[in-house]
Amino acid sequence: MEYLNYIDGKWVKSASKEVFDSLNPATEQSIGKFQKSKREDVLRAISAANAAFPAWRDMPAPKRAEYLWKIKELLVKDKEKLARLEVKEMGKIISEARGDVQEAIDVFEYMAGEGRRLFGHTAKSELPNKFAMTIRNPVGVVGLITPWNFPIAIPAWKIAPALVCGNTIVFKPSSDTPLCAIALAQIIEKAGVPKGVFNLVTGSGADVGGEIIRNKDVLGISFTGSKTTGEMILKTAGIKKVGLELGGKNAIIINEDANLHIAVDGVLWGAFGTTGQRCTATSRVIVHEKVKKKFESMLLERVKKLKLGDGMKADVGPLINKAAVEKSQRYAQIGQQEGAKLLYGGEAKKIKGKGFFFEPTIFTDCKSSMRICQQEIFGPVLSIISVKDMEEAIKIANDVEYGLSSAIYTESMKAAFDAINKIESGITYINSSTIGAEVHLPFGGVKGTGNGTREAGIQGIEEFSETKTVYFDYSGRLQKAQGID
Ligand code: UN1
Repeated sequence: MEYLNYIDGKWVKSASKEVFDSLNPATEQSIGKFQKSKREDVLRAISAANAAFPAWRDMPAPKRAEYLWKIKELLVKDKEKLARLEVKEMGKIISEARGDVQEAIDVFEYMAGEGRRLFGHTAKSELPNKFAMTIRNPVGVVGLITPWNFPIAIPAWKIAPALVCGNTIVFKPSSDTPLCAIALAQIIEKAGVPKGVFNLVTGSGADVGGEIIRNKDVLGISFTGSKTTGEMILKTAGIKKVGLELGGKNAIIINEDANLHIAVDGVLWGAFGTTGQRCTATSRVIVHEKVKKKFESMLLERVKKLKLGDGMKADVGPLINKAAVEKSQRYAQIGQQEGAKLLYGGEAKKIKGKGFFFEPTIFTDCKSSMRICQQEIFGPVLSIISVKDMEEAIKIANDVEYGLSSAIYTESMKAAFDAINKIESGITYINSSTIGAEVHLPFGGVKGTGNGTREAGIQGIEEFSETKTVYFDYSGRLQKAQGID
């Protein structure tokens, strides 16, 4: 079946008339054909978003929020259907796919509440009979460019705050998961969001993303994806308002006093949940040397039981595509070449001759300088590094270019607070894994992970609003600030 772009409230073909396929990563079968859009299609979407902007901006925010609430209700209704679609198109296992849709439900619910807040603040003027305050205005037309690993939740993290703040949208989803994006767009359409407010254009990063980034009528960009693309966006977008959520090389620290049972649970979930394809995935374990052996044997016993296969019936699903398998394979080789010890896995797999599977893979006796401990693999490859104390652990946790998530397993309050205060990351978990952020708290990272923006939570609306400072002088004469007569 051929799927279309959604522009100005209509489902339309791209000007190029060309299409591309989206594959089920477990079976390698096509699940549909999608528009290979070009610059012309993006221009149409931007012009629709521009035309729709004034009315959407002028609509009272609580009224806009009603659309978000409606979208939330429709997501609840279609949760199972959408989750199954995610399994088919993205490959994640069904329980996690349900979680992905739930995250979208949560964020629409939370951001609908913002319709009755969108707080500014007031401050006292230094002059009499003068009032001062800030209000939030929308940015304008915003471009949303999203990855495939949370094909419904991540678009929702951006669409919900963008809409409630009064922006209009041009959305370019990943070409690996266009059908999930279309399913979300159908819900937005069904919720009655006015035409032109939300537009979806599928196609390549170069043609579709490139135009969104360059176009002078697009005033804000929100991007989740790789650091290389993020840097390119910053350079090209210039002085637009840009929000970036980039990579991670997240570590779990295990102290000598840790409860190893929950630590092993956390490592398995963080490293092999979503087949390691989360920016928040655990890709390093930094373990106290005194408990290393015990931890490794407990981990090995558990990892052997993980069943690889189609997301409807497995513990670990496929990787997103062939290139992802090749990447994990390459790092499995690099790890061995650099002298790390392969404890488990390391091989690509097929099931009934098909699928982009890769075994959960564990390296130990790693050094922080190894490429497997430095570079984002975005696959089920975990590196274990042992340390003599927590000071060294934190130093190694920080010895990477990224800073998204982190975790420590310990019973010591001092070790926990040292981790909270000293690990360079946007998120730190105590006695929990590096994944599983909740939507009412800010999400984002430091260093190479981003440019300072946070998504979700109260800070999630910063990215999609501009602060206006208002001075209201009711003195009836010219008053000059700074004491000027
Ligand atoms: C991502 O991988 O880009 O915290 C997002 C988590 C999820 C979101 C991950 N709630 O793991």
